[in-house]
Amino acid sequence: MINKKRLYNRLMELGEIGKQKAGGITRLAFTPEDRAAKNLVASFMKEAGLIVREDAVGNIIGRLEGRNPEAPVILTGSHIDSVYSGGIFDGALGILGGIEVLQTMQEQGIKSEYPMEVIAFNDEEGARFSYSMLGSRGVIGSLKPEDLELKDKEGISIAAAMKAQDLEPTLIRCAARTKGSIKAFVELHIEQGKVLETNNRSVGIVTGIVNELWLKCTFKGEAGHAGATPMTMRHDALVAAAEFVQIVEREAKKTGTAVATVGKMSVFPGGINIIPGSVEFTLDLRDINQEVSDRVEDCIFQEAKRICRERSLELHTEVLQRIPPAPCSETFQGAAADAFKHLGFEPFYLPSGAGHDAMQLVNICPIGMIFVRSKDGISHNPAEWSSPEDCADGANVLYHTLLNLAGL
Ligand code: HGY
Ligand code: MN
Ligand code: MN
Repeated sequence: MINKKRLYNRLMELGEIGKQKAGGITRLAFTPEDRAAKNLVASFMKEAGLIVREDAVGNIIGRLEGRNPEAPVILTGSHIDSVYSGGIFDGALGILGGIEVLQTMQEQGIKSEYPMEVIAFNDEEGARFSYSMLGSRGVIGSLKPEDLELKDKEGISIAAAMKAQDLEPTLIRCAARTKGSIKAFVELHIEQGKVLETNNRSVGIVTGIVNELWLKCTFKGEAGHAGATPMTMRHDALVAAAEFVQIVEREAKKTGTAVATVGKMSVFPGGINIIPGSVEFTLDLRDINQEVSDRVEDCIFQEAKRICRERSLELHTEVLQRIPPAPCSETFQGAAADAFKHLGFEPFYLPSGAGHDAMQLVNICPIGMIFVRSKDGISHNPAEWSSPEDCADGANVLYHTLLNLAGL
């Protein structure tokens, strides 16, 4: 069994980095808080007796050699960054649970045929640059130099932010792993929803991860005088956006499974006595079934065309990312189910509504995810919380799942 106290103490210690006065943590990619968190995680990896390195895109990796150093790696881990005012378990549990598993293997004198690695992925959330899973895209080799030109709200590019952490943007390809070099990637993560709690379960086996479509949209109308312009002569971009947001909610709700969120919106020029000339906003659309997501997307943008016709406006749309759904492998699900039974848990299966680095890794290796119960299903919120017992259940399931995958 893993060391429950050590795991939870490390979670609490890591959770201090990036703490905000108003509550929660903000630990954005390539910031001093991000670097401090990476240094702490590297120290835990060293305590666990792992060989520690930072790759070319800023992921921190701890490695436990196996009997055959040429064998493909069994990889676990999650992301080190957070959203603005986020919780301390999102990402952290997967990294620290992975370190705990490898440290326990060391302490039990268990040696696998396969090298085992735990990774702290860089910038999964995409909170700073609105482009997510930077570290895991680097590991699968899909990161392109032009991606690094994306800028944050201060106008700092990803490339410049990398350089500030002594990372060389032109070397990102060095982080890429080849297909076949990883036997499986298994991520321990909080559920961030209420399914486990509603079913009175501490842990669950993830069957697959929803798709993730992120768009930046701009309604372009005409700024005008709020007093002198009759209501019938306006091209008000904010009213158009408001009508569109209602349609987004209506069409997602209709499916019963899709979820859609307009999370950011800016109004220009943004004066109390100026009719909004343009409105820029983001759309996050997801479903476990790609066809359903595509249908919602088609429908809402048909409606957007009608809005533009009726109000003489334009709509410009930029795709920030379009990631397909990711299935968890049958081999993983079987190994996890055996781990559940070994621990006296009845296997419980659920999909992931949240996106994860595993969605990238699925392009080069089989993936799996193990969920831990989130109190009240809350996440991306300072109130995000999982109990020491549930975190230990998750890490123990991860431990036995990885041993099963390693044939031990
Ligand atoms: O957006 C997500 O689903 C994840 O938390 N990055
Ligand atoms: Mn998150
Ligand atoms: Mn996460």
